[in-house]
Amino acid sequence: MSKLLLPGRLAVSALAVVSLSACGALSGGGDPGLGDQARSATAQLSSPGGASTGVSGTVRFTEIEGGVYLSYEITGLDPGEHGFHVHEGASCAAADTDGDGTPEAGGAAGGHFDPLGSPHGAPSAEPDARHAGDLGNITADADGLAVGGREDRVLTFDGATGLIGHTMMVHSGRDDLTSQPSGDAGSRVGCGVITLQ
Ligand SMILES: [Cu+2]
Repeated sequence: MSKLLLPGRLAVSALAVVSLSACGALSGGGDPGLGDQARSATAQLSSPGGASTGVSGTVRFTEIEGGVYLSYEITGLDPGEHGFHVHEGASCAAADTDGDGTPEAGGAAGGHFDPLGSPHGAPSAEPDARHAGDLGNITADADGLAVGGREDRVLTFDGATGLIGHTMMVHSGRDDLTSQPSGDAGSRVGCGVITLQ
């Protein structure tokens, strides 16, 4: 009997997720209310607006107790390490952020997602010593493929550090985890808006 009821329950649950996602996009923050369901969100990465980098891939976030688990599969990168951050903005479009009259690729994504007013740091740092969006580096192999996964204990789905509606960004170079305000990680080569699934 309960198996027969399941499809209906899933359909209702899917509708709830869709409407919640719309709310979150309008309010700019996560909304509580999904109870114990483990939610997930994804960002589909591609060249940021104003660039043609050949980078593409997917970053997936799954809600876990006390944080999120993130996994990624990204192609088209130069071999080596690449800065990996959640940025504040809700768009990957080009925008003139330094006021020089020339739009920067992915400039609309803004700076690192930093709802707690912290300095830039390593993902292993305490919340007051890293941006919520500081996810360190990912490493691409000789074919330009970066695949992996890890937990993060600062980012969340709800509240001030809620990641929904912000942008996932991959950079051309390595994040040195110390330079302010963004780790000297180079240009923006892959970007996607983080969307609740
Ligand atoms: Cu970044």
